[in-house]
Amino acid sequence: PFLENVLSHPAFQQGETYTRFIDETPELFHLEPRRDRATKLLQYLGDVTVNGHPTIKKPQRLKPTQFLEPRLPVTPPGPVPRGTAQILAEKGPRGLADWVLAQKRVLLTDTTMRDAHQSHLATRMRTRDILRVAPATAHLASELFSLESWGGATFDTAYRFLNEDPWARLRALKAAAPNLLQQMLLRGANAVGYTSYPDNVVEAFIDEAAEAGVDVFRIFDSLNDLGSMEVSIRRVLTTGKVAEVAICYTGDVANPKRTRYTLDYYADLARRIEDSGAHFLCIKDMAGLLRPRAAAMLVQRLREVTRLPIHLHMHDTSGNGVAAYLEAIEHGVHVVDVALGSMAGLTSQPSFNALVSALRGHPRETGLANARLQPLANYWEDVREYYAPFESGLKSTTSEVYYHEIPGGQYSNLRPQVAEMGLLGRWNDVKDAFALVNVLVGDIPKVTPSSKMVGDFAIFLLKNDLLVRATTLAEAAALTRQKLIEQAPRLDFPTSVVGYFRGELGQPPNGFPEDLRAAVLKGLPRVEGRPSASMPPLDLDALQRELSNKTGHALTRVDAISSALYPRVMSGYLEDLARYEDVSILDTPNYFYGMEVGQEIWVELEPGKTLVISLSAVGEPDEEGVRTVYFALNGHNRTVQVRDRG
Ligand code: BTN
Ligand code: 3PY
Ligand code: ZN
Repeated sequence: PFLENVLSHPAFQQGETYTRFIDETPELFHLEPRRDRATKLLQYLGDVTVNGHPTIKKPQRLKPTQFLEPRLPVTPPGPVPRGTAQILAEKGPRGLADWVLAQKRVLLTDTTMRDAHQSHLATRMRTRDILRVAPATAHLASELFSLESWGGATFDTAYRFLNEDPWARLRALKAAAPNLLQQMLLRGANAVGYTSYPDNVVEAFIDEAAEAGVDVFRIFDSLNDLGSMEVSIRRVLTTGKVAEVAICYTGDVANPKRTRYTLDYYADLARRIEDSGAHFLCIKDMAGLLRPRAAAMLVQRLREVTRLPIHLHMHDTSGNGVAAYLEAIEHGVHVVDVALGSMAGLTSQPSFNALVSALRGHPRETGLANARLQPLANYWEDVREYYAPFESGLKSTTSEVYYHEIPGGQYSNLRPQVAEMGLLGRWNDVKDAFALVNVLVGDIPKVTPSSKMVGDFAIFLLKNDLLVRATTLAEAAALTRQKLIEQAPRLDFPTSVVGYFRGELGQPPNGFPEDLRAAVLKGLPRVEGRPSASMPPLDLDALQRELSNKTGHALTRVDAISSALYPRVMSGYLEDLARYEDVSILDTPNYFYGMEVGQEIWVELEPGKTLVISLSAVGEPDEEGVRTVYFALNGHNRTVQVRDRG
């Protein structure tokens, strides 16, 4: 209900800025008085038992008792083996890069804890499920280059959908796997958000992330605008952590007809990235467009123009991921991104286990063994069952991705978004529209947030019947552009599209199509140059004080930073926290699906303090629609009142 209040609040709908939103909506911050922790937990369990989790529709709801206990790998005895985190600590970031350059084997990053669940499960993996397997991962996969475990969409979804603090996840994971580099995905001036922020917010975010446990910052800009990444790069350099700067890959360097994104384009970017002070260069292929032959060409060329270690990130939507990796490995790529088998493939990363097998006996074999990785994959296979309602529904690989270029992390969101609007019957049209919009807006790299704009624009074209068909994509785009320009005066373009044309995401590599830009903007002012340059610094200390006053709790600097990034999401999180306290201690089946009558669960509130909770009965709704839910808490009967919203 709080989220609904916020979402329907006129200030929210008009996209008010953060501070005004807080000042003018004090009603959202009248938190319930503190009640004891166990009662609040029962309230949560009662709510979710009666009404389900707010993000899961009724037909998708599962039974909390239907799951097998996940096969938790045995953590080998003895101390945690040395890993790359020790190398960074001893040699510093440049020394780490030199160490990587000197390895003959190809190194691997495991993305299971970040991109894999972002791409398969709408980013819903809970901290509890990640942490349970972290000690075993630290032992069984100690030869990894890094764990990609934070950033991207995991940050806002933790607050927004999971009642979790992402900072707590990071700290706990760092402690549980202290030998492995923790890697995050940072969207440059967009931090972990979908828009540009003031420089001081991005800088404070980086400082706190480094402090809380991020070792490798993979920095990208959705339009490959290095100018927009420079503030982030410089700041990461001051933390002593690793600055890995990404080129977002689009187009096809192996196709001579595609003249915009050529080997020369990428080589020039790579040189400038090296000059910016980066420690590593990343090829970020967010849609999985890098075909095997192109991978060979690109890696070879980049190794000629830069001394930096090269880290390749791909999605396996086409099914060609391992083939592309093998080509890249033959041509000297230093690190590649994989996900454990049960979380790999399709819109996620190529399979860790498959790649390890493919390289058995190869001069650059990985040093990791499938006998040790399989228990990790088994664990994720079991845990994945909890998240079935969030599966993307894509059943097979599709080489159509080379045509529509939808990024893996977006594909799994776009389909449900389209289904939600009742447009799933037109899914093919959505893909066509996505490809066409890319041409319309100037053929750009499509990755958060530029990909969201293209998706919004594509859906807008369909809903308003503006998509014109023709025999070629170029012709269809030209006709659609003409129609759009004619009809623009009566059209209400999506906010993200207007923002893009205003210049809020920065400057696209090939400039804006100025005729369409003028038609969309209808005289709105344009942002010239780097979007954050025109933003005054945000007073984070004042924000921290203000939030603490409003909630009556001593909030921290990281809370203030999160609030600066996502004012409304953060206030929803804090409101829920006041109502339920920390529900991240619940097992995932109970967190999402509540309890069944007769079920007994054990919940550890803190070390040594365990609650035994059983659900005795759920009463019928009274005239107000309120049900009484009957529990036993450590043997004593307790009831909570829950409004049935069904
Ligand atoms: C082989 O050794 O058989 C294949 C050549 C691989 C060379 C690797 S690539 C990573 C590392 N960095 C270098 O510059 N050389 C090695
Ligand atoms: C993100 O920004 O979250 C991405 O995964 C982009 O690929
Ligand atoms: Zn990705």
